[in-house]
Amino acid sequence: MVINLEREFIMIKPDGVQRGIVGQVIQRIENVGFKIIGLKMITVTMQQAEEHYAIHKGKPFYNGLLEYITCGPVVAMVVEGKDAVKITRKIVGATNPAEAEPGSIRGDYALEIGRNIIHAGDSPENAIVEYKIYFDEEEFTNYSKIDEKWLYE
Ligand code: D4T
Repeated sequence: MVINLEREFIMIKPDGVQRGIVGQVIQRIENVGFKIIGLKMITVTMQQAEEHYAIHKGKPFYNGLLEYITCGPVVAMVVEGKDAVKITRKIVGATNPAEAEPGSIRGDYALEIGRNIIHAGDSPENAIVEYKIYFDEEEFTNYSKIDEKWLYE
């Protein structure tokens, strides 16, 4: 069994927490078989938000985005699994919920791009850059899941 494991950074944004769907969102991530290796509730600081969304600095939605992501607690997590980034992005759906497929998290739970429930890193490299903003590597747990031999061939 040779598994090309990837790590993905996921954040349930303040609207996801306020709307009481943390459990449902995490359930969808767990359902496909990903292993949660880091999980915590935090309030994003302005400094973390600026670092996370540096690429969007200067865009019309930037200030609103920072205000939104820092306005209340979020749930940050790191998951591990085969093709974790590609598969998580499919589970999450298009950035704009109006374009997200039914069955995806944004397609099922959100209406607007500025309140789109969840963030997920868009490449394995960016996922690492992003989780380092919110986690120390020592916070990750190292364990085997009992279903691994049934998830991977
Ligand atoms: P996040 O980062 O939330 O997972 O979103 P994506 O990776 O799917 O999309 P993104 O980086 O293009 O956008 C980041 C964040 O900005 C908000 N946004 C984006 C917005 O409010 N208005 C906009 O026009 C765009 C493009 C939504 C997600």
